[in-house]
Amino acid sequence: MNMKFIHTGDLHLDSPFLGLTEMPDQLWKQVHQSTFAAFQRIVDAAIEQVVDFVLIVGDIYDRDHHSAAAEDFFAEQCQRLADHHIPVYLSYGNHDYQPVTNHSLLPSNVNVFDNQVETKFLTLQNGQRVAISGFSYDQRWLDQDYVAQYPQRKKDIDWQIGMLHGAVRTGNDQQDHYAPFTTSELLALHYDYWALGHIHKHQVLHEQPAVVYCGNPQGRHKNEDGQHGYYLVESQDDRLIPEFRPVAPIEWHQEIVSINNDETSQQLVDDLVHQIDNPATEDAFAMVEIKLPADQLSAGLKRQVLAGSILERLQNACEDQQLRWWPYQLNLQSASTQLPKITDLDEKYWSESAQQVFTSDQVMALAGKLANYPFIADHLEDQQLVAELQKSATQLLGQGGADDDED
Ligand SMILES: [Mn+2]
Repeated sequence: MNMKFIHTGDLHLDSPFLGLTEMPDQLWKQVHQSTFAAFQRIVDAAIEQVVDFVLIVGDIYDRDHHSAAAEDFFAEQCQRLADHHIPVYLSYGNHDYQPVTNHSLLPSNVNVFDNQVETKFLTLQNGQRVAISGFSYDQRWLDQDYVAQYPQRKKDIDWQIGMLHGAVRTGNDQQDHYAPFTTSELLALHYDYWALGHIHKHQVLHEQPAVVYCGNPQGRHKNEDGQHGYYLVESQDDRLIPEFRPVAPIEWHQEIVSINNDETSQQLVDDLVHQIDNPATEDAFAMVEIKLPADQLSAGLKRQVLAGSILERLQNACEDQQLRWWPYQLNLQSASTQLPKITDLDEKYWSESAQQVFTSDQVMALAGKLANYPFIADHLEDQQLVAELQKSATQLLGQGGADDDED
């Protein structure tokens, strides 16, 4: 019988989804519940797949929104796993750091890792022995080398797994705050699988033995776009094979559309409904940011886009037709420019693209409805303002990078 387990983490239960514009109550409820629903789907899958155990690698809660509702929900879901005799191995991360004590309020199937690296053992139904090594954060930043604390692979066991909530070492002391490691350091310990947490985009850092970031099961904003889910890991001969499974009930998407000679606002809305269709995975609802090429729109339509009336009509159409996606933003885009995603930014790219991005046209488009007032429009066209905006944005983004806090 093969060993089978689930690798998840970064649940960020009860994320507040701040900054979203108005939407129908029912949809807002669905968005607000999505971090809970995503984890519930993972627990459903664990039970359905009859997995041997579940790994949760840190950040169960969002630091600033650690609610009683989230705690109760998490305990209930762990209890569901307990009812099916599925053990949970859990470590806390930089968002839910805490001193680990023996007085956990969680059900007894939940094994919480200590604040120093320790190894827990379990024996599977087929008699195989598994060792799992990991630790929990007791403070927000951990600058030390935690990998040095992990033991070499044990000799008398069948599988050894490492759990690590952390970030790849950059070599810059100002940034290496999350138990920094290198992939080769991990490989040198000869484990069969490394279950990583902290980075919210799911990715495989090394194929075999697998070193894997599970990502968060539910993206929290537009920079955490596309599919989010968990890894189902199964043994095959002497290897552990991870397979990504999407579960996020809400998916963030960005759609760049083309305009087909639309003359009236109704034509434009119909056109958008047709072109966008539903970009999300089956069982997911898409939150869509739409980018319209400014140079393909008539002056009249452009004005209506900036005034917000096209978005309003489009939202009404989506609601009337009960479509499985919701346009939360509609932005104009000049042909030659596209804002880089913050997560992909590097400094050189930023300074190059900033030259193109910070133009009066773009600033006008971002200002939206405000640009309808002539006195504001005049101010926005001022080149000095554009330069100031570029400077503040660079500072803001730079700060965001150093302080991270997004993961
Ligand atoms: Mn996280």
